[in-house]
Amino acid sequence: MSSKRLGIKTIKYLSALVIAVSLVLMGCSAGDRSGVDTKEGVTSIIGVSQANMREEWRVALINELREAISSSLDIQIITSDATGDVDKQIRDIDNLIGYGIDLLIISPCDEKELADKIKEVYDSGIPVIVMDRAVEGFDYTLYIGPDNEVIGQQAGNFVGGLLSTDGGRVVEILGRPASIQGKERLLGFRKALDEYGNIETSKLYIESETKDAAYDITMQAKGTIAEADVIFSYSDSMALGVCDAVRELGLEDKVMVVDCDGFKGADEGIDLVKQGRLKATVSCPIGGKEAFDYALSILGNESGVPKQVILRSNLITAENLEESIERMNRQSNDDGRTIKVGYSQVGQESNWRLANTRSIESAAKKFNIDLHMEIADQSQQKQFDAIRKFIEEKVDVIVVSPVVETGWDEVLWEAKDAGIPVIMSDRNVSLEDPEEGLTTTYLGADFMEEGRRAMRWIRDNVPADGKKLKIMEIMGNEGASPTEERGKGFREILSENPSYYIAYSEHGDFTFEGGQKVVRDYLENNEWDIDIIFSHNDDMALGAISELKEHGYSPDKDAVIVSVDATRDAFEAMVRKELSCAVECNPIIGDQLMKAIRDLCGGKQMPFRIITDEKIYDQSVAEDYIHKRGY
Ligand code: GZL
Repeated sequence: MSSKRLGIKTIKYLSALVIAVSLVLMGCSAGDRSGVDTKEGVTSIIGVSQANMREEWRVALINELREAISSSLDIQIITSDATGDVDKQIRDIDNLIGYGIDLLIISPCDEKELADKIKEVYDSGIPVIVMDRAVEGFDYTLYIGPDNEVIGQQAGNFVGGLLSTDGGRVVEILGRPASIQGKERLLGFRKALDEYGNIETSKLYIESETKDAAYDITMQAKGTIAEADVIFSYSDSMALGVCDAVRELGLEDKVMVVDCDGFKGADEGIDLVKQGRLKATVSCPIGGKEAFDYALSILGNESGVPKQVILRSNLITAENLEESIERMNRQSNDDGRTIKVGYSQVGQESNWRLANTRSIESAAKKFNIDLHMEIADQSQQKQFDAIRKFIEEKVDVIVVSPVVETGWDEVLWEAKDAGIPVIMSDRNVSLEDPEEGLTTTYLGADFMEEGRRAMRWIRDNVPADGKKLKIMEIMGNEGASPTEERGKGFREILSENPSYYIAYSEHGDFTFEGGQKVVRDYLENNEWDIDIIFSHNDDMALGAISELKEHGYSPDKDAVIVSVDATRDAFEAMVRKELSCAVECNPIIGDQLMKAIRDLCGGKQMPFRIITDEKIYDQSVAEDYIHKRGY
């Protein structure tokens, strides 16, 4: 199998050349601070490009950042207001760079229109924190924002619960077209509502997602509104217009209004719930404090900065209003005491796992965590036993890296009943009712994206030359989230590339021997006619390589081999020209995990998900990186 592969190094070099040329042409050179009257002692400047300062949420973000920075004498922020204009936001970014900023925080007017500009700044070496609206791909340092589909689901579950007994009518107020976050919230709202029968929904469209437009449409649709039980709008500003109209129509005692945003300003979500005009609001977390904390870590070149932090949203009603306000204002008061943690680890099945365990053990010492780790040798029953043991020992926090996705509800209810929070580390679970708060947060990789990266690399580096190339897939253990999601992500890109197809797919359980067995079994029944091997982890890929050599075949020549994990053994195999490509899955999550545990015990609300930062490597860069690999 001959292939004229470009490799990652070549692609990187070409893109850096384009950036360098375009920056010179645009006269956008490295920053010059002469134009900024920096405070005495300022060592770093953070540029903040805000989409607009019209929406309360965005003003709140700037205020949170300013408040967070006020205690740091060596950091200065420069803010810009794009007034909702994409071209102006691009100019704002160039101006901020011109001031010599060390890090950019941006909340994009339009995540599609700004994606190239964000990538350009990121590729130029200036760290970029994207907030609120995630751009496609991963060409930024860190994304912090809400999960808008979950926000909609929380609202939908609440409305469904309100009407579940007698059924009812729900009116949605929505923009035409709806904003990106509006679309995601509506998707989640409808998904949740679909779980309930006997609820009729109708839609009222408005040209702009504003208070006045929502007021007008509600007044005009008096007949529909009078027949409704609930009106749903996905932002505070629209909800205020709806509430004003409902009051005007004298229907406040008949129609309930539910919305999203839950901001803290006058006549916004929290206030409208307090006034009794909103039945419920689902908060859209702002993340300014988190952005500042991570900005300090990034400027300090600290390891373990994640790729995405998906902030937690909360349902707020009159019943839980005081508690909600207290939680929103709570500062983390970590008193530094020793925290007792029970950790149920999957096993010792791979080098990745061993590196993961080492990372957790060393971080526990650094963060004053009394760690009790139980290794389950890939047995779910052993994990159940360990969790029950931790409950008996009354640990402060339980952490689980689950061997498979399902079957956890019962034991997690036992932990919840015992008042012990559970964090999912490395892998996640699929629960019968995710709303029950049985887990606190998920810290790990985006396995779907790892699978997509593997197939994108194949598409870009293994030309089919008019043939249909056969793929052998060596999968991890059945039911494990990395197995399921890497397979899904791979197939998502595969479906767009008909010159490749999966001809053979078997489980190797993430072990070296498992990889050997898959290849051995194939060769017992077939001549070797596979063009590409996609292995869900390095250990199985290395087992496959060993078996191919045993049978006289040349790895990378008789089959291109793509793996996930990117452990040191994988780099050595790439240097030997046996492994072709390794998609990184970072096991070094100990520091992030222990920081999350200390925040949790300090009273801070945990994000829904913390997604680790990962890259992709192939033979063209293996020599450059191998000495930097910590695992
Ligand atoms: C991924 C992790 C997987 C690794 C394997 O986060 O759970 O399990 O990819 C490991 O090497 O066995």
